[in-house]
Amino acid sequence: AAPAAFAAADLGATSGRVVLGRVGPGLLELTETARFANTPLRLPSGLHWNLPGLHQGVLDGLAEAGRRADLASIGIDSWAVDYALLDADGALLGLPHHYRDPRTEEIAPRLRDRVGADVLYRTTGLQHLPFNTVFQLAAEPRGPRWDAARRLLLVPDLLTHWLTGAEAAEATNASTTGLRDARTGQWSPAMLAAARVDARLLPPLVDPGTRVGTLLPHVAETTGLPAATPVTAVASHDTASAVLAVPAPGEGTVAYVSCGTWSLAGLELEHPVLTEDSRAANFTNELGVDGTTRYLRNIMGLWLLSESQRAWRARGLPYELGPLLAAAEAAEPFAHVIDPDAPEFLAPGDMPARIAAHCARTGQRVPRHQGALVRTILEALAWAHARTLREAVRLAGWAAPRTVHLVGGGSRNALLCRLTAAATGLPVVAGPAEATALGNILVQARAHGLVGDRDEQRALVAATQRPVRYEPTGDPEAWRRANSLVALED
Ligand code: LFR
Repeated sequence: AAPAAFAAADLGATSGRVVLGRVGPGLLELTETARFANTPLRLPSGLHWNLPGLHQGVLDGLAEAGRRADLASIGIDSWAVDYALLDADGALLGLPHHYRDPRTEEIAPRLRDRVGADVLYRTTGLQHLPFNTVFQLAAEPRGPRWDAARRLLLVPDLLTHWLTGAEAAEATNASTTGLRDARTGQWSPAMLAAARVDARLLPPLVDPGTRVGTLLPHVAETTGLPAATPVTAVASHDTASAVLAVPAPGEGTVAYVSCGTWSLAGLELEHPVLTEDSRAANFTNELGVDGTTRYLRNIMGLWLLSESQRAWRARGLPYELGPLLAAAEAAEPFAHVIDPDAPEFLAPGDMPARIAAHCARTGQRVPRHQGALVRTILEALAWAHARTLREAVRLAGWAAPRTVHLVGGGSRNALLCRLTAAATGLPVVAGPAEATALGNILVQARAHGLVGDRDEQRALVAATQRPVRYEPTGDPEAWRRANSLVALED
């Protein structure tokens, strides 16, 4: 088939981008047409996403993509879990909450205990995270706003709706809500009842690759794109897109860390693991393309670093990544040990102070300079990557992987890649950094017959992108020793 052009809008927790992807035989090439900050908004009602602003950024990027190429289709992906409510006229009922808003703190464990952690896990296959959609919905105040709600759309589905008018729930993202039955692949009446949600709020589920609509006349007019431009449901959960673009053709069970605001570390499996051990270890079974399972655990990720940078910047301290990483490189190894997944790190705030308090509380010295603090974060993430992958392999009953694929923005962080190789004792194949946007484009290209199955998609990534390989160095035992020094409160 002749090469074609696709646009991907990919929204991350700190920035959004639109890329133009050109795909053909041996061709997979991205050009960014827009990049915009995603700054959460603190309002009296809590922490929110500025979705109209993000929609504007998407429109600008699509317009630019359309000036450069004839688009065969458009696809949207974003972080998971969060949703908007619409009224009977399709109007937005308030800005969607941010998953870091603390309003679910009490209701999440209460609902889990009431329904039964085992029942929840057997039904949905999901790890317990306080912000799973099911808990956010249980926390929604029942009042006029709730009474007016006629539709619930997850973030990428809402942006797709604003482009096309169509209403659909893309399945990979729906699998993160805690409302989808992992066994039937349908919305779960039992989970909807548990969260007191009327099933009519939810649109029908669609699989990645489904053409959901074409542009509304006013969208065509604002962007200058033809109204007939199709919009495709991609693997709209960003992590599903990122894992699709791991350059691992023919590797069998793929071990990955999708590393950005979060580190999502785990395996791609053909079937979910729903054992009691797996539940107790809080591993999740999210849906991937072709019905695959993303068997993984969320690790707090580079959020710890970006929040530290934000705090330093506010105080007029150095906050640029380059010098901070150089200082971390020079800092003493294993000087401090933190549990990156401690609950106090979830909400926005003064991260350096919280990390210092965490060290003090666990009977350690407090990091005394920025380099020491950054090194502490990166070592904690590398060790969490190693420990999580090891556990995933054990719980899923697989042989140890031969390499770890580290994709996403974090793959540009050479120190983190090296530390991850050292902690796992495995080679780290780092990149592509834009795995999510690539996965988005690949689903569209497959739907248009330009590339074949998953293996072919990954072969195309491997042939066109240039991952960097980090060999393990040092003694992995040193990591075990350092990390057994303090008792982490898991
Ligand atoms: C990563 C991600 C994770 C999800 C978290 C919250 O961007 O999508 O997979 O657990 O954000 O939605």
